[in-house]
Amino acid sequence: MGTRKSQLARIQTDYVAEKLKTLYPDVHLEIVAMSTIGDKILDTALSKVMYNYSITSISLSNRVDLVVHSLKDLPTTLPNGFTIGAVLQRESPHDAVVLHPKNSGLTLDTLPDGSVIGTSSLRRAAQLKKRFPHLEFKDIRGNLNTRLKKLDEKEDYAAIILAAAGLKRMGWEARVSQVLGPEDCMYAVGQGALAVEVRARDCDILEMVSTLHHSETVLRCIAERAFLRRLEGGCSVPVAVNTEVKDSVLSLTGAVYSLDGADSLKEAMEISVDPGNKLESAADIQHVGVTAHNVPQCAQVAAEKLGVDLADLLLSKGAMEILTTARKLNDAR
Ligand code: DPM
Repeated sequence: MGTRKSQLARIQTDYVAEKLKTLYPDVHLEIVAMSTIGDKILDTALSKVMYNYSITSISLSNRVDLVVHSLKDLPTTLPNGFTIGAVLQRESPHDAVVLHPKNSGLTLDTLPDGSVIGTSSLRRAAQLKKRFPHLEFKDIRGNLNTRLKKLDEKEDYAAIILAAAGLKRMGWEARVSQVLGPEDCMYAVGQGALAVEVRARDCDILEMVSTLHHSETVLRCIAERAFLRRLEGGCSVPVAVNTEVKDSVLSLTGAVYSLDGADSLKEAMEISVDPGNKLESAADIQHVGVTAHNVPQCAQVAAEKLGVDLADLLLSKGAMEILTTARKLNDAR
């Protein structure tokens, strides 16, 4: 297993390694640190760079067979030869507010006018600017440790916004003062889920990690990723989702935003993911990069269709104009 240097990467890799060791006590598992160059880039969540980097580590060295990622950092189209062999049960997918200690007890609503909120996520900034017009938003970079330090040790930010899942994995749940529900801030595609990336042709390894798949998370994330792929969105566009599975019905709410949140489009759709008693062949098919033989194919097909259909609905209402403008303005920043 390859890992990167950041504490979150280590924690996530160790977590998956422990699960695999328990399931396969006879398999020799080793964690190797992938070269440390590029960490700065990696930790600013430029997933393209992060991704290419890990792929290179897998394929060139042949020393690494598995890499654990936050699913939300993986592009919706993987290079040939690679696949997501496991999507683990999702933690909370929501975003959370971490306050500067001096603001203890306050909320986004009650923070004073002009308070500066740190986030580099266009998605978070767009939604929160609209919802909390009295606040200001400023980029904050670096890995989670760096960000928390920047928050606490300076007076630059009144609060920062981070994924609840990352905070929980780091053991920093006590710093969460507010978890943002969908009415305040919908989450990013794949947020809160861990993914294990492997070579698509390594059948034994694929089979081994496939036991880590969590069916409901797989279906939700296939729908979310199909939605994002259809919108041609990368990891850094203001696109947000909310999914749910209830009584074998998968529902997806998806939205796109202008950078200031003033323009937005939001729609919802649902589809049955009940496998019924259809006979299935073990088709060797990836859905938005995910290989999951042990999750009903027809449910995966339905989930992918849901994402595509919802994206098409938004596109028919002008989503591409909103995203193109957002992308241009962001590139010019
Ligand atoms: C992506 C984004 C961010 C990360 C964009 C977004 C946040 C960047 C920022 C695609 N990747 O969410 O709209 O806040 O400036 C990242 C985090 C995790 C995975 C940290 C975080 C941990 C949570 C998880 C960075 N990638 O979002 O607070 O595993 O889902």
